[in-house]
Amino acid sequence: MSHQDQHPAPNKLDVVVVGAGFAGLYQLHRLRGQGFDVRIIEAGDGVGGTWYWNRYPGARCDVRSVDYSYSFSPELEAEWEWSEKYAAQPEILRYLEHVADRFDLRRDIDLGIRLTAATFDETSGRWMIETDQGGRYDAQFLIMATGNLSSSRIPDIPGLDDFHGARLHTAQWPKEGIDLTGRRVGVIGTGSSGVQVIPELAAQADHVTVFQRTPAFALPANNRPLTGEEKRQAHERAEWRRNAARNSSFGIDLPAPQYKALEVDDAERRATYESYWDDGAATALMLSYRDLLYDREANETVAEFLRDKIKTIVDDPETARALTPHGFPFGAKRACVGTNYPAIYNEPHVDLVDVGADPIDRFTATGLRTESGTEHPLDAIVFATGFDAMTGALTSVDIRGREGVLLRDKWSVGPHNFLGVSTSGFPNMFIVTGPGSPSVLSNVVVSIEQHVDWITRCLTFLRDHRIATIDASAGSEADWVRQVNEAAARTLYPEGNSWYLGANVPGKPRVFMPYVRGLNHYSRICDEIAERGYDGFVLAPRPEGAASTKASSKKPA
Ligand code: NA7
Repeated sequence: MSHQDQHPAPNKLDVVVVGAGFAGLYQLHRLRGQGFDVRIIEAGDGVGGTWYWNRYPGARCDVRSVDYSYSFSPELEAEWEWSEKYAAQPEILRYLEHVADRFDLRRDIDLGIRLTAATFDETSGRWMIETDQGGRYDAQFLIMATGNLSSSRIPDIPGLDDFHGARLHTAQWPKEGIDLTGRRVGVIGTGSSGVQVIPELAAQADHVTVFQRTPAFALPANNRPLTGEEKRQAHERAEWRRNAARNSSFGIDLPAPQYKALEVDDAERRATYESYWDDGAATALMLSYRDLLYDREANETVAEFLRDKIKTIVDDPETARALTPHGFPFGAKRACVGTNYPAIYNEPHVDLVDVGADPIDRFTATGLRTESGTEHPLDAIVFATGFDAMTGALTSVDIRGREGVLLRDKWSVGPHNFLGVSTSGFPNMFIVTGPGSPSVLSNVVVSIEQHVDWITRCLTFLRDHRIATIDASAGSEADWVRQVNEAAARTLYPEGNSWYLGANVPGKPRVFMPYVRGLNHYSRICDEIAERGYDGFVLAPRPEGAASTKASSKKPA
């Protein structure tokens, strides 16, 4: 083998997009439409991102299917029909596969390739991208469409290697599935994934032991097939609904709350909460009164309503007490939406272990032991323990910006960013729905479309104006971080030990990461910045006589 064979020339492109989920697929489609040479690299063996990986039984979106889908193509909208109110993972994955085929995206996607390093080269103004398969890419722009909940976490519990049983994580569920019939299954974690998977595991397993550290606020999904009339309306009203979603704070067409919770009487409040409970609509419940996310006393009214529900559902008072969330406001940790939860604890073969009171000590060969010395025999353990959210996918690879600075080091004090789409010192790199943007506090598909459209407009502007590099200025970044923090501090969000805050990862800086002032407000800021010629960014022109990149010479097809 020649030296050249060992180091084949990098694939030279205008743009490399990392990730083939909702964000990456749409980004490829948009940039291709503008004549850029783009490739996606994707670690999975298929497209779908979150919906490729999270195949655990019961995995389902908690945003209505007709809203949790792309709006950019009326044709796509017209031809796709959702079967249920909340779509399950296989249906969402089929949808994304359909999108990849329908827009002929697959020919520009490299599957089964994981990004390992990306280095900005100051001289060329380009990114050198390395992968675990040895292939390299050389691109003017790097777009991280890596998702907010993609870097899954298994907590560091002593003795895990001693455990002889099967180990599973909800976000790395085997493609071929796993039959847990007749087995004793342990589940660690009662967030959204735990709440969804526990009843499904209980339907198969001989025994289920749930290890709960913090009880979650959970609503019943009351999922059901969409009626013919609902499907017809979804199509007929699509354009109106999509516009309303784009102009809303959460990316969902919801009525704006008129009153504060404490301004109405108990009966009226209760009726409101009951209607959202019956509808399984956690976000709508959180937004039902103007002050629920701002005033602790107002929030207590909805928190107490949800706590009472547990008492009516769970037979054993001790279990009901252990399942009751306290000490943090409703909404400060993401509310869960499930089916048959917490009713599943009425089944004799489902046990709850309160590891908040009796913490996990270690795994043994045959199960899990808590600090009181109690042994829980298990044949399999399911980690529903979540993610290194919002930053994990970005800090777990070696991304080096100007002067060789590692993003991981820059962000060791918190994810400093400008608009959640860029970070100073990492020119020509964009993050789709990154920390500092509304992202996870919105219907993320709407946020993705907003970011992708903005990035596409920006790259087109740079090409048309012969700009070689764009970088957030240090001043605009500092100002944005201040705004994001101040906005969060006015709400109750920081009062929960949530993944929004990085609180679930030991040692992670505690910074409230999403932008809380709403998608509509945020989009206006982004648009104004673009209209002012990317105010807050430093733009460097291409030196005269420098070779044109493909991006700079091509025009839309
Ligand atoms: P989450 O919401 O982060 O939930 C993880 C759960 O795992 C949560 O109950 C944690 O308890 C628990 N956990 C994590 N580490 C431990 C240890 N060491 N011991 C015991 N329990 C632990 O992740 P999900 O996958 O459920 O959902 C993530 C998002 O995906 C969700 O919000 C939706 O947006 C979709 P804790 O609360 O930290 O005490």
